[in-house]
Amino acid sequence: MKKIQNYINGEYTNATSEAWLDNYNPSTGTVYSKIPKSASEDVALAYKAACDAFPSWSNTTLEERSKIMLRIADLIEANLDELAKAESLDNGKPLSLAKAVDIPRASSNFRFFGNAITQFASEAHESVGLNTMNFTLRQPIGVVGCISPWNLPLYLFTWKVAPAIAAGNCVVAKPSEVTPMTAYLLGNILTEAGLPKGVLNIVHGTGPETGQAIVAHPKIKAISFTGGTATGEHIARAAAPMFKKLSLELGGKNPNLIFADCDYDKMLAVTVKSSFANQGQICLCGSRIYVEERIAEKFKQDFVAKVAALKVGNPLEADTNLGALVSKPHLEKVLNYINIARSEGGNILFGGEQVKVKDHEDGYYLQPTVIEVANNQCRIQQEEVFGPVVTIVTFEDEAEALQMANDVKYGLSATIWTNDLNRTMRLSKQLDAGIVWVNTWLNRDLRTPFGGMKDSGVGREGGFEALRFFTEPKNVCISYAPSI
Ligand code: TXE
Repeated sequence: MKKIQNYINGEYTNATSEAWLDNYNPSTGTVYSKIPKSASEDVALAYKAACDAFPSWSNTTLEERSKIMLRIADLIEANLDELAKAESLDNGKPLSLAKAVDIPRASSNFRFFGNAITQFASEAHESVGLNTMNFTLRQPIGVVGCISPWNLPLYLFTWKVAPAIAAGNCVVAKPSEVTPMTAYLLGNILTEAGLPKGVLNIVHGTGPETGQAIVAHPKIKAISFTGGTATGEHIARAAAPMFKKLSLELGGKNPNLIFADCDYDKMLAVTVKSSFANQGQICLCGSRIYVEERIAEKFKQDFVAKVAALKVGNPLEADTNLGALVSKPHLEKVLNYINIARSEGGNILFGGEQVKVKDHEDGYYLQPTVIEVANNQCRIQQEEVFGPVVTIVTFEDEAEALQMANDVKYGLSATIWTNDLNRTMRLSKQLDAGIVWVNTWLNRDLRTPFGGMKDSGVGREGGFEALRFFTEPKNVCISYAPSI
């Protein structure tokens, strides 16, 4: 059986303990590879390699760093087919999605930050009349930790490690133990691209063991994490006494506000995607639909008809719209939420049941599920499900829509469908969300800030925000004699 290995100091190695975890193919429900069960001694080895590499890497010219990162981007692109297939098998997502989105974006992450670092500048402040000049050095932090989740495995892993190394840091990184395969395959690409040994070290294992060891390591001074809100809270508690810099991208329960004056057909097509792309396992999915009463009946009918036409099936088949959920425990969690919704009086307009896919009977498949809900306070409206489940609630006017949209603990993203410019501005300013999309969804320019408010996280990634996170600003103040 295939054995995934750690990538430390440019070499593939087993965990020191030689212990292994099972890795499942969610589309068949079978174990298909083994993952090293790394512990604190493996994190210590990765830290040492990173620490040794830091003096040289942080002094490597921007041009050279950029060149290596662009080579990594090219190699990801050149290996698109292999990586996309690996991602699909590991995660359960449709191969078509991995090919169109996940792997191209992983390549773009390296290309974007490889270019961005050459344009990254710092400020200078002349204190006129005081004869002092201030300038800000933006120095790499040293060794940083990156911990990523399973929903967009290589996409989010590279979203963190690319800015970290672009800024001159060395990295100890851990992909999710649920989807470790593409981060493992990246090791070969890093070597081929000529990334110096120790700059990026990839350690596999569970969150509570390997992830915790990264967070607890006293010399790893910054942690960039994407994952569940409860894990983020745990990491924040562990990191706070050591004053670590933290970037936390956590859960969402994003509202999708549909007004009667919107471009209906475009809204309908995009709302199907924003509800069910990647089996609803994207922190940005619009899991709470609020629709204006005037068009609610028509919308429900049209939406359910479109959802009913989606094909749940083998992720490798070209016409599959929804593949498998990522794991058995996750499938059970989502099914449990559907039952909670039922018991709370939710009206299932479509779905709600597991799907048996031919020749893949043990895979973790679930129908896309649409639930009409009367009460904004019930659990299905308030808690992150992170699966192919969307709720519909109607509203009378803008004020009511805004009130319900903001009435959750999360604040990651929001979508507004309207052709009223004044409403667009009013709502954009008042919605509790780090990202607002108007008449679109998941449209990303990598220069823009990305992150959430409230329990959706702390800090922003993307563009220069990420480079600022991964650098320490140091002000230098020089006093000079104005005359000789
Ligand atoms: O994520 P975890 P889980 C949400 C979603 C999902 C829930 C739980 O609602 O159902 O979170 O998912 C590592 N110290 N999101 O349990 O555990 C872990 O190994 C350090 C939203 O799978 O947060 C993995 O690498 N690290 C999210 C990463 O954290 C720890 C995407 C994320 O796993 C750790 C995924 C610890 N103590 C889930 N415990 C999004 N915002 O996109 C775990 N990890």
